[in-house]
Amino acid sequence: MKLYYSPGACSLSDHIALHEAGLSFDHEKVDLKAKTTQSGADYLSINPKGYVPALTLDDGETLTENVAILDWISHQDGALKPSGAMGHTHHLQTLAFISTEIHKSFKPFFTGAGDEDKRKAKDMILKRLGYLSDAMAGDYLFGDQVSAADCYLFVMLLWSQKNGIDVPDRLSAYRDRMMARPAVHKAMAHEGLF
Ligand SMILES: N[C@@H](CCC(=O)N[C@@H](CS)C(=O)NCC(=O)O)C(=O)O
Repeated sequence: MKLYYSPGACSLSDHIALHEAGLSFDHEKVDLKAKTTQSGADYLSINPKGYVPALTLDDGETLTENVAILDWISHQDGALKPSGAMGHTHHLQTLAFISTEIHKSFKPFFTGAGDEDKRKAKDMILKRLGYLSDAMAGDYLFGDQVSAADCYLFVMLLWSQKNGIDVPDRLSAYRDRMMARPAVHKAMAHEGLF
């Protein structure tokens, strides 16, 4: 299995989740501008969508879309999603919220948009992060066990920090708690983020 990633991008969430799940995997950095991988392969031949993450499974299938990849990882280790009959659905609901309502709201920060667009995006991001903060069931989103959705939320909090978006204290404490996890440390160190 191989994860295609770009340092600090949303693929960091998959990188962390793979370690949290205790899976063994390879990783290869992608140059998102050139659309080539570190070993010189044409990334578009691996993921024609041209973005990260992509996860090539042992049977050769390549998964794309962060929600699907994190969902797949959470199924490899049942502990990475909430338990119970509705656990999978609640996890998917949160992954979709982070992807479509938070991740995508960062666009103005990555596209060199003007201050007004960034201000509007910041307000929206804070509102949506606030919702997750209020809904948090314990130390992590669903209680005392980390989930794949936590790995995604953590990356959103790193992006917030990088872009000067001051999150509520509860979320900065949560970010520090995530940061202390060995899986997070391992993935961030590998991506050269320290
Ligand atoms: N819909 C995709 C979007 C992934 C995405 O936004 N990837 C960014 C990094 S966080 C990227 O690779 N951007 C470069 C590009 O689109 O060329 C998903 O959810 O996986």
